[in-house]
Amino acid sequence: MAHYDRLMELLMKSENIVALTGAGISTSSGVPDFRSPKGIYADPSVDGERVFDIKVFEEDPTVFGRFFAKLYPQMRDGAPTKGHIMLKKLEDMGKLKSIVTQNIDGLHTKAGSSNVIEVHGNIREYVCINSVHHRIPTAELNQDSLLNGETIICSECGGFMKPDVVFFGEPVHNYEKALTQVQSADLLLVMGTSLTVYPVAGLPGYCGDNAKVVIINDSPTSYDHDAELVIREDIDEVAGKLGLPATYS
Ligand code: CNA
Repeated sequence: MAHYDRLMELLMKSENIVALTGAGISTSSGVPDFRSPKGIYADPSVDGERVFDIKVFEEDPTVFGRFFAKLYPQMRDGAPTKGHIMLKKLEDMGKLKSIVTQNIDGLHTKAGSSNVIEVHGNIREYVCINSVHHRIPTAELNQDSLLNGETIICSECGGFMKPDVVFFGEPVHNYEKALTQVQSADLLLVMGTSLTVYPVAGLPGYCGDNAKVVIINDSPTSYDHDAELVIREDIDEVAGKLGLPATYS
């Protein structure tokens, strides 16, 4: 259990923790990740690269619509996991300053975390491919249409609409803000990401000289060799075993 003691020691010593999270922090809520054995890429009926390709979407939005019909209710109805709650507690303790997340499911916000930088966007709104100003809250759309994989048409210009998430071929959101947070951190807590999708995968490399990087992920990541501590375990188990000061409820 030495690594739990070390993790707790690092958390307690640090005053400017930034979390960098990925799909693995949400899997226990029922939302699959990309690259685990049970992830989206393992489903032979899904061409993971194509469904999130902006060019494919522009040519045939039904490819994404059919795929998202299954993922959408999992994300919409998912509850925050122990991992999300652990980060909210660290924020309440004044230790965690922000979360940079690749996730689009909105679960950090559902958990109550306040400074969440969603670099790949989120599913809370749909946006038109013709104009970023043509947008509508996802909750206001016909839910049956979404669950049936129907294409959402913009009421302002007739263009195709998609959730406000970053597809392959599109620029990430708020990258500069995310980079500034990472550079200012004294501890970067990387959780549930394979660190394969750039530019986010490169962020740990921008930590300051005295900053520590901790990785909690159940399989190897591209930054393990340079991290101060690697805990290759289930995030919920780590969050559960860790516990946090008893003054927290
Ligand atoms: P990924 O490449 O699928 O990596 C996830 C990592 O988490 C893998 O290394 C897994 O081994 C690990 N993992 C899975 N479950 C657990 C667990 N319970 N405990 C510990 N480790 C676990 O996903 P990344 O986030 O690295 O890739 C970035 C993509 C995934 C972004 O573009 C996201 O938008 C996209 N994505 C997001 C969601 C979501 O919002 N929940 C779901 C699926 C994909």
